[in-house]
Amino acid sequence: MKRYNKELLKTFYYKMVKIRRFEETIERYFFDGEIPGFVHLYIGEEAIASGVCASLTDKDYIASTHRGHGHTIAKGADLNRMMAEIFGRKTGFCKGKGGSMHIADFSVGMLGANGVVGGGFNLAVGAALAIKKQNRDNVSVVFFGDGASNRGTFHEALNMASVWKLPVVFVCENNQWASTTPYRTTTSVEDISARAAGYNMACKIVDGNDVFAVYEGFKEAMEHAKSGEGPFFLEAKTYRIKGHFVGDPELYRTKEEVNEIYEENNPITRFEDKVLSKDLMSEAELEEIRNKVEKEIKEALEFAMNSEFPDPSEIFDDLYV
Ligand SMILES: Cc1ncc(C[n+]2csc(CCOP(=O)(O)OP(=O)(O)O)c2C)c(N)n1
Repeated sequence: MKRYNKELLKTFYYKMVKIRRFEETIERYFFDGEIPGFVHLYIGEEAIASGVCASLTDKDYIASTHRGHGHTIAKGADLNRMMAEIFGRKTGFCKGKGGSMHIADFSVGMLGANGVVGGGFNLAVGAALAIKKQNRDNVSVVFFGDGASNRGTFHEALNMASVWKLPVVFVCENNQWASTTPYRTTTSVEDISARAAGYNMACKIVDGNDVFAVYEGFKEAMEHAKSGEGPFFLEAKTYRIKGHFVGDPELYRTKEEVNEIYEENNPITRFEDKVLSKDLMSEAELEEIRNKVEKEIKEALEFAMNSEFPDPSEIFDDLYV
């Protein structure tokens, strides 16, 4: 295995555990009836956002999905304002009026979660066009699911990005499900990255449950995209451990199937096993990070719970009509 510096290892673990604990907390409070709206969890897919965003700065852009908490945390958005938004409070990123699927933080290059499946492609391509026109050494990234790769916006974005050789990386999170549908029943190819060939685009498949593989794959993708050679398609193979949304009865698959896959593919235990067995990190170092995350989650919860709801008179403020 390649040598990684300790700070990077700590960042991988910190981001993955922070996403996991955030999502577990949201799930719990959703079932307690404290959270309005609809919530989709990123549990089990933490290695993708964490492995990708480890190479990005605030001047690089990401466009996210309806399952966007992990991307937003990995890109460095403020946890308190995220929690407050999901709890529908005034101190949230959208003043409590957007909720889980509309969190954006332009100050860290996070262009937004998106309730429209396939809505992020053209935002990321537009941001990449701006980077190119301004001669900046940055990259734009769009995360999307296997299901979104069947939308027209996907094909339009890949074509345009390739024709104009834009610095954009398409990160497909192939978690094998689109709502209740296994992707192979609706998708013409086994590997979604095979579609990159139709747009003359470089591509790679990585194990999306291995943060090291995602990190290495994305570095190659980013260097390619920044060098002027055109966009890159990175497919991260993973699995959706939780239901499509919190509260999904999951009548379309068995618990046994999910548990079996999770046992082998939990990206966090896989990371722990690797760093401990190779003496790259100690149990004490891992624990210190877990404790730091617990503290931050607790603070964010307190911040959200102690914040006010928006006043009904503000309902039409901030709307573009
Ligand atoms: C344009 C559009 N069509 C349908 C939906 C309803 N919908 C929400 S999530 C989803 C499945 C998306 O699957 P995928 O892109 O694989 O992402 P995943 O949920 O697996 O992360 C669908 C069909 C929507 N939000 N937007």
